[in-house]
Amino acid sequence: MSRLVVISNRVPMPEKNGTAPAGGLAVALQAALEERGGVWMGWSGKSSGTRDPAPLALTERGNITYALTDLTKTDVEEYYHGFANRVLWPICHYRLDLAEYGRKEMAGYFRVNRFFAHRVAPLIQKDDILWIHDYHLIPLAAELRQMGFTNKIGFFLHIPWPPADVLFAMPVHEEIMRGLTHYDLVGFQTDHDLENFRGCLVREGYGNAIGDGLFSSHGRTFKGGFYSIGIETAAFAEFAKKAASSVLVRKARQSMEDRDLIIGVDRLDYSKGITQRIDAYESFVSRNPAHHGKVTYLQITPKSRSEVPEYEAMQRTVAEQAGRVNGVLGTVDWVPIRYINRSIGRPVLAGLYRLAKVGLVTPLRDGMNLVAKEFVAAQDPEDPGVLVLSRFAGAARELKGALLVNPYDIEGTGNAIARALTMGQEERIQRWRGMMDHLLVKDVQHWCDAFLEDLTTDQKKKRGLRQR
Ligand code: ADQ
Repeated sequence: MSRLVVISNRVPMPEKNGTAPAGGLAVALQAALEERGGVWMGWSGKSSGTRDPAPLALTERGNITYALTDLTKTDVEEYYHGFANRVLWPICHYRLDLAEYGRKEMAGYFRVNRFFAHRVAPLIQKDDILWIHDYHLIPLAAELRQMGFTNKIGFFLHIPWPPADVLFAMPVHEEIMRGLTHYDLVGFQTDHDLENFRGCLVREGYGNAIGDGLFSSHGRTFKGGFYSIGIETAAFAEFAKKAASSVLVRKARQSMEDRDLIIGVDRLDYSKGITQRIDAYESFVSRNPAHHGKVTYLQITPKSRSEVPEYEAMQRTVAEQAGRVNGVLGTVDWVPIRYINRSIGRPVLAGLYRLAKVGLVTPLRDGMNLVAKEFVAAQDPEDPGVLVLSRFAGAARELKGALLVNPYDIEGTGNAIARALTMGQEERIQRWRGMMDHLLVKDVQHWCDAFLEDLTTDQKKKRGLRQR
């Protein structure tokens, strides 16, 4: 079996004893690396002012080498905060209005990708399989090919892929499209993303769809597929069951005083639809006096990317909005919204999911959304809560037992909250069972195995891809 070389912007480092850090992706990729042996390379998160960053920091854990590189301050500004998070992230989330395209940032993005290629090159062996992750590193395969590497290289995009009319508004879209054609397999989260990619490729003549999931471009043939990422479903369910009786979760339950709990858990990001969600909750409370004093909406939102101006502004907006709703609708003995602006340990998070009657996952656009899957996995099978899910999350393609909403429809989402809170036990169990059965099969291990199998299987032997 060939070795695996994983390259991603950041690397979740394992504990000293080799245990993978929390999070399904880290666990699944580490398991794949342990099985095959190999390398996980990425940015250390550190930046220096010098032009020549320190040599790669190598850490050996069993048969895996973790390789971290520093970047310069300019690199971080242009590649990471600049092109990746201020151009590709908004464009891929259909937010043309927020993309701030600049030639300097674009040049920095391609420069850092070339730098990554040169850094990882000495660690790559002849038969290694390479798996590159996410929008930060799209041009990496092209750089490696230019250096003469003929290894199998796969790419997985964790965020959505937009339709042609959105992508083509980005001045540098041609280079980005061409970058993807240098992979052997390009994987997306959903069939919709794959369809959008096909549209982009064919419409501008960057390549052709030649059937069976194969594309041709400038003499190369590559595969495209969709591989919906999952979580460690069985382990998370077990975790939530235990966590529900932990001291912290019991205290949280007491502090709710038998009120129904509605929970939202998201990084602070405009794509997650948090302000629209608070509006929807306000609409629900205003129109349903019978629920006054009987419900608590807990929104847990750690800060992210504070260096990007939109994110900083959002911190203020959401805090003010939650304060305003509490001021208008709250009473001396009832606070309608509890807003927490920090990370929470996974055991407590799992216990809170289980405690909640409703999970509100209403992004305006999301590649997949693992919170939706974690919420389902954490439920009590005898008395499960209801998932209210945006139709614009990748997870909506799979979780058919959720109440699907359009997050831009504030009243409609408010109505779904009311419906979820009053849904009978039989219907809740029926909806939950279907989703849980699906998630137990399509877990993160399944995602990882499916991608690697398609990447390593010879195209001639296997025309066409299964739908994963
Ligand atoms: P993200 O945008 O980060 O990931 P998501 O899929 O929701 O979004 O994953 C977030 C993770 O962070 C979840 O595991 C969640 O439990 C955790 N988390 C969120 N808030 C937390 C808090 N306050 N405390 C502790 N943990 C918290 C990107 C894409 C997604 C895609 C994933 C994986 O944007 O669409 O699902 O990658 O491919």
